Amino acid sequence: GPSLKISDFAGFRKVLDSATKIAVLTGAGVSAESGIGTFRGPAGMWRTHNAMDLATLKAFEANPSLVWEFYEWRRSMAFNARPNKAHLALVEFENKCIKENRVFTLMTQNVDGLHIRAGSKNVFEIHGSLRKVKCTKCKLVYENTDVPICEALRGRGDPEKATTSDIPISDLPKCKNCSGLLRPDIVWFGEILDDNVLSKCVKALEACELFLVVGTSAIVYPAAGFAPFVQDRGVPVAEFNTDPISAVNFVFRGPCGTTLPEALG
Ligand code: BJW
Ligand code: ZN
Repeated sequence: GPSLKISDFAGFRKVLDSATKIAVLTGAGVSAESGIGTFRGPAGMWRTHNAMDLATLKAFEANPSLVWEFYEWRRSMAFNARPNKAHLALVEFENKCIKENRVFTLMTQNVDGLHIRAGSKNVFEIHGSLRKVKCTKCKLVYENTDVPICEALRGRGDPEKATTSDIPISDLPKCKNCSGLLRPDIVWFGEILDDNVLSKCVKALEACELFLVVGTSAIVYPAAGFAPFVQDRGVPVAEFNTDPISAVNFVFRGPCGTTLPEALG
């Protein structure tokens, strides 16, 4: 039953090898070994702010300079990071699935783009991407990976430097189409996930025969509801986490850069 709390490797492999549709949810833990801090760990602070307090529309509207400085830092971190063994294990496993005519779907809460850069193909970035911007005026979404994203933000993302955040809106990143103020194309707290993306995820959750949950604290909805939804269908769930919490069928405790290659290889 779904109460086994130790890693039952043979049991897991039996399910893995026979599953024709596999879905995976990843979170910040999958990028931890690439040097990108998780949200709810000790590194979840930026200057004097809790990083999560900056990830809201309210914070952006109150001080777009402050929030853009935070994202200037997030972007340079993400773009300079490299995919790690966990990202690569998921790519290798997806390629194996493609060869064997099995369906593999990766849903990530991460905005760092590392799954795509690693080579994952069927991947949904459900919380958006640091690699994209969205116009607050005309709503155009497009890719922009410039660092700095604009001259005024050059060197302004330093988490140690508690400078005043007073860059005027006219000097912050502007839309290439209408010159409106840009924002990161990230799903902030209180904002809804893309309908089209979410319904594709739900389809994968409804069809999968095995669900892997990797490196997420699974407290942010709707992603936090994915594993319970799959378990309610009686489908096995495996958790990969340094600090596993959920009562699922299979648990791989440890850094996923080690456990994923072992489990999927
Ligand atoms: C390792 C490891 C290693 C470390 N190997 N493991 C229902 C109930 C209650 C509340 C709500 C609800 N529905 C909606 C809400 C509100 C809210 C919410 O869920 N709040 C909760 C906190 C309670 N949700 C929303 O607002 C969502 N919107 C929504 O539902 O819209 C509808 C709506 C609108 C209006 C009102 C009501 C509903 C949107 C959520 C978007 C979240 N976006 C963020 C911000 C990104 C900003 C940015 O990046 O700049 O996305 S929040 C932040 O958390 C980020 C992450 O994707 C997300 C998840 O975090 P994650 O990935 O799990 O990271 P951590 O740090 O928490 O965990 C890391 C884990 O890794 C740990 O477990 C470690 O142990 C582990 N680990 N090293 C393996 N090497
Ligand atoms: Zn625009």
